[in-house]
Amino acid sequence: MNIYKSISDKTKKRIAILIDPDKNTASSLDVILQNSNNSGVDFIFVGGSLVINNMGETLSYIKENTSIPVLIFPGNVIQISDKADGLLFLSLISGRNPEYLIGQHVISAPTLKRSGIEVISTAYILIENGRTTSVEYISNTLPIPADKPEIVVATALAGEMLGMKMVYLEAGSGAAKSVALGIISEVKRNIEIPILVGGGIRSGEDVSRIFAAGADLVVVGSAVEENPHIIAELCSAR
Ligand code: 1GP
Repeated sequence: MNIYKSISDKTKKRIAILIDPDKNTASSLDVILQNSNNSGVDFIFVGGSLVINNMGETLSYIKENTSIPVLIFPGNVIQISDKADGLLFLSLISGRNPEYLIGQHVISAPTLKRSGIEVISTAYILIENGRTTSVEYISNTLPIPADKPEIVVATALAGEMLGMKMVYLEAGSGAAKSVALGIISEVKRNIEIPILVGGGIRSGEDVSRIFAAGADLVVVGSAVEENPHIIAELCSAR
C-alpha cells in the first residue's frame, strides 16, 4: 500500500492512534487494537521521545493483531525497525539542533533503505503549549511561541519548499493546549502538502474542530491510553 498516497487524498480525513511502547502492556494494547479495528482507525503510529521497551516486539505484536497500516513515529534512531509498514522521517525544523534536523537521519538512512519500508519526509514543527513537553526536553530545542502564527507559517513553507512531503504541527504529547485552530488554518492557507496535527487532542469535538480548521490527519495518543473506548468517538468525528 502507498501510505503517502492515502494521506494526501484530500477528499478524506484520517485518524491515527499513537502507541508509545513504554506506556502499554499486551493487555492494554489488545483493547486499543480491538477498538481501532472496530472503529476504522486509518493508521497506527508507534514511537515516543524515549522508548525503552523493545520497539520490534511491540511492532510485531501490533502487526499480528491488526491490518491497519503501522508507521514508526521515531523519537530517535534506535526506534527504527523493518517490522512496520512505513516511517515518518521527521526533521524537527522548528528547532535548531542539527542532530534532529539531519544527524539522526544520516545514521538511519542506510538501514531504512535496506528495510524497504515506506519513508515519508515530514516537516516536524513543535509549537509551545503552556507546559514543557518531552520532545522539547529531549530534543533540546525551543518550540515556536503559540502567539507567533507567522513563524509557524514561514517554517511550514520552508519545509514545503525543501521538498518535505507533509507538515506535522505538534503541541507535544500530553499538551495542556492542542495547536490553536487559527494556526492550523493559517498554515492550511499557505501550503499544499498534507497537514498532520497532534498533541493534547482529547475528544471527538476537538477532532472535528481541528479537521474543520484544515488538518488532514489527526494524531491522538494520551487520551486513548487513558480511555481506549474513546476511539469510536474520535473516528466518528471524521
Ligand atoms: C505526540 O502528537 C502526539 O507526539 C500525540 O499527543 O499524547 O497528547 O495525544 P497526545
